[in-house]
Amino acid sequence: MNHQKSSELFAKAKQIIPGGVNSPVRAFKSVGCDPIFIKSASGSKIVDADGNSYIDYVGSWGPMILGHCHPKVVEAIQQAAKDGASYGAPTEREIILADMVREAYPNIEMVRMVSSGTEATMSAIRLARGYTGRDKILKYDGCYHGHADSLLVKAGSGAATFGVPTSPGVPADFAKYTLTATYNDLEETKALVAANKGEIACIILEPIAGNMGCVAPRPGFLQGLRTLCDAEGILLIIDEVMTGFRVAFGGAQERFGVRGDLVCLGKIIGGGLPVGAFGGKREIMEKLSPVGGVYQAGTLSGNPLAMSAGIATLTLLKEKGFYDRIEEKSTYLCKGLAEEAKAAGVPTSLQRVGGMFCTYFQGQEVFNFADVEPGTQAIFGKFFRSMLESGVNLAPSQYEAGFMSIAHSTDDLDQTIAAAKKAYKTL
Ligand code: HOZ
Repeated sequence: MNHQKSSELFAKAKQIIPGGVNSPVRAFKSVGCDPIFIKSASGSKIVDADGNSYIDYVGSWGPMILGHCHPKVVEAIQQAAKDGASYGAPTEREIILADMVREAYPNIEMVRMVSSGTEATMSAIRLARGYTGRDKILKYDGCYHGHADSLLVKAGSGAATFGVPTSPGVPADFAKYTLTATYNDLEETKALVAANKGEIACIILEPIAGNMGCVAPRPGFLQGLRTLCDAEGILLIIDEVMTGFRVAFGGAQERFGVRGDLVCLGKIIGGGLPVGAFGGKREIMEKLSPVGGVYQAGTLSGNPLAMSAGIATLTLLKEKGFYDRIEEKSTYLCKGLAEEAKAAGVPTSLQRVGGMFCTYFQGQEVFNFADVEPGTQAIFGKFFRSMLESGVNLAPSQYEAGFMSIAHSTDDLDQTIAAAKKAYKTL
């Protein structure tokens, strides 16, 4: 494949944008090649600046569950743009989307729209602190909740990919309020809570960890956290930015039957436009300004284009059987990938929940961040490069999940499995 134009653009971009990218992982640094620059996308495919087409499992890191450029979503955005791109004033569209969110998540009695997942988690944490009057928070090693100071401690995603899980620039004095625990280890969390009794405002987690690959919660883990939080007056914040409307219409909370006090959303609810949201019990949400004193604001919050894209997307997700079809496609793909790996004698752990999945290049299943064997990044890099050359676009890091869309055809999935068969031979 010829990547000349992408390489030229990358060289240019590096002169004016740090690392040539506006979000670190997309620089492809950990997979040992230059990034492809994207020109267009449609359905399950993206096309790069050189005209190469790829079956896409990044899906803008999760939002594109309908595939790229779904006509109904495009039409909704076009119509909204004609009405005005932004007003900085309330609109009916915000109420419609808020209602749709509330319908899917019964524990969300009130919701506030923001412009990114980072804003959602950072605001939810401020609210939890304001509501409980406590300063400490507890998060999990390898979970990523955006790039706010208190959350860039032992973080996943790019922070893990580049080996800097705790970012410079986060004051130690600030980080000391962030306690970290091992994902899926309820007993360790209980011990930490006991050691900090009465001081923890919230426990925040990804109900399925998608920023250290794809790690499902062990049976009883989420339920145990719910019970613990109730007993200790701690708010449980379920970060469904990635899993919301992804693993079920009602997200991981519907799938696992555990409800958070506060919920963070993003990605799919914006249909590909910049959006985030956080919501929860009325009693907590009404501590937010202007009803209460906890301040949170945003010029582009509830942006009409983003709201319209979100409404169009969620409307389509309600179609009967939508999530069954996503599940079938994902099962088919992961089964095929696992079988080919076995046939090639490559040890892998294929991990999947609903339409999100990842391949770890090790025989042992991953339950937490420390389970990922050192050295697998390099093997993943080789696999990634071979897949890209065969026309398959995966997330460029071992620590990221892949995303299925409804637009992926059986032919796409078969081509992906065939590409993997070829790639395994290079490892
Ligand atoms: N934090 C995102 C992955 N979990 C990466 C976003 C991006 O590079 O666009």
